[in-house]
Amino acid sequence: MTRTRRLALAAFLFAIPVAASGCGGSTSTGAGSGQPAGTGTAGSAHRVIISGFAFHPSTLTVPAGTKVTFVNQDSTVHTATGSGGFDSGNLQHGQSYTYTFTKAGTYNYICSIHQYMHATVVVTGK
Ligand SMILES: [Cu+2]
Repeated sequence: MTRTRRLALAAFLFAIPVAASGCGGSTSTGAGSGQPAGTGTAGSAHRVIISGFAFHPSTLTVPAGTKVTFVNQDSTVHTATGSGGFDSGNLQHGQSYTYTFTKAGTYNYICSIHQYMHATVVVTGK
């Protein structure tokens, strides 16, 4: 009795990483470094690093429902400013801003201080 229950639990635990890698879709198109690969699951953490007066990666593709955190690693103040409430405001060095992309679409954004800094978040359907 207890043995079969334990086996069932073990099978369940083993099934988790398989399912996670199976439906995740490792579409991290990040040409930049430091982007963890294969974490394309909705709700998981994604990062855009602001450094050298640029957003890295310049195009980030995530499934709908994903939280994206923008981290300013420059000593200069930057923003990540899009539309529809997607606006970090001023980010000092080391500060970050997290926005949840709930709808599919292409989100272009800029740094409102240095408007030549622009990048894109592509949100795919679930
Ligand atoms: Cu800036």
